[in-house]
Amino acid sequence: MERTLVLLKPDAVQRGLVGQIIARLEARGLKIAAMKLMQMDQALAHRHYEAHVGKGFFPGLVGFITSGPLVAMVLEGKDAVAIVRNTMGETNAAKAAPGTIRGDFAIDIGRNLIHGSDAVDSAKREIAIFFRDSEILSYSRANDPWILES
Ligand code: DAT
Ligand code: MG
Repeated sequence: MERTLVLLKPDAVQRGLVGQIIARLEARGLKIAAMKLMQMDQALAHRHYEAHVGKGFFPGLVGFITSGPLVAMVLEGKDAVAIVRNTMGETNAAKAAPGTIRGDFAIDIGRNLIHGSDAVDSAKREIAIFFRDSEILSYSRANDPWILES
């Protein structure tokens, strides 16, 4: 089953939105395969956001993402990467559709609450940055057949 990395960024923790955001992702049908509270340091931030090194917003992004605790998760499900992305809403929270996490809880691109991997390949790379294989659990839930037909 497909896996993706989700980060509930420091603004989500500070604003007390962690529970509500996780509730939406769980309610969608995604399964939590790994989860921890942690704080990113500069090195981890550079590694995670390597595609953005050198961009104008990069220093602000690193300052923000390292500024406090965040929740890192691996979510699993059919098409988990795309499902998380469309549940999050678009990057610029000011333009994110109502009904999405960013569209309901955020208004600023630099305070957009949540990260989700943008492709299966990047999900694999990002998951390996945050979790050891032994921290990622495979299990079935009693209601799985009520969420996915097969
Ligand atoms: P996403 O988080 O939707 O995958 P991204 O990978 O393009 O978006 O960018 C990573 C983060 O960097 C994004 O969540 C917020 C910040 N960011 C991106 N573009 C920005 C911009 N033009 N101004 C300020 N912050 C930006
Ligand atoms: Mg991205």
